[in-house]
Amino acid sequence: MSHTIQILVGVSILVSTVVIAAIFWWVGSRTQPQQDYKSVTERGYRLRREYFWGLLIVSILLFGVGIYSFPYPQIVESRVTGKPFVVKVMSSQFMFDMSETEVPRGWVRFDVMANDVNHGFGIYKDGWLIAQTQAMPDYVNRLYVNFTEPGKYEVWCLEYCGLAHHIMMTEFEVK
Ligand SMILES: [Cu+2]
Repeated sequence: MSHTIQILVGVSILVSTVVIAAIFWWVGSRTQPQQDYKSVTERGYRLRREYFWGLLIVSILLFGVGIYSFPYPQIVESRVTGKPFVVKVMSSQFMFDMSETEVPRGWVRFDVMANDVNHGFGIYKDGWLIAQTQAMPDYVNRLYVNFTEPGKYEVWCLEYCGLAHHIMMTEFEVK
């Protein structure tokens, strides 16, 4: 699986390199004798203005539509149906202590905390990251996940937290 992704990444880099080289060649091949400065700047400034306003409008529209998909707890909370199953997670160098190791399907709320330094709390299913939040001292970060697929899930620390960071993991099961 990871092999396929690496080949895909390699091919995309190769293709984009060729495309960028072609654009450079195209621009280079179209060079002309020097023109009157004013005729160039007028067109350039107009394009820049149109580009700015176009980009601004597109960004505002995308933000307005996209904000409802942002993973902020206040936004996700409004979509949660029923009472979520709550799991308390304490992170410390270099382990996770979870109040539950089996959770039901449906909405689960992880209350993620840390008692020493910053850690990451990343949930993986079959090697794919499906949700993540930070684990921070003195804060409780709520992470809502709607589990539809039963099976084993892995949790890995996603924030470098010390020498044994790379082995900081735990598992839980969705029933
Ligand atoms: Cu870590």
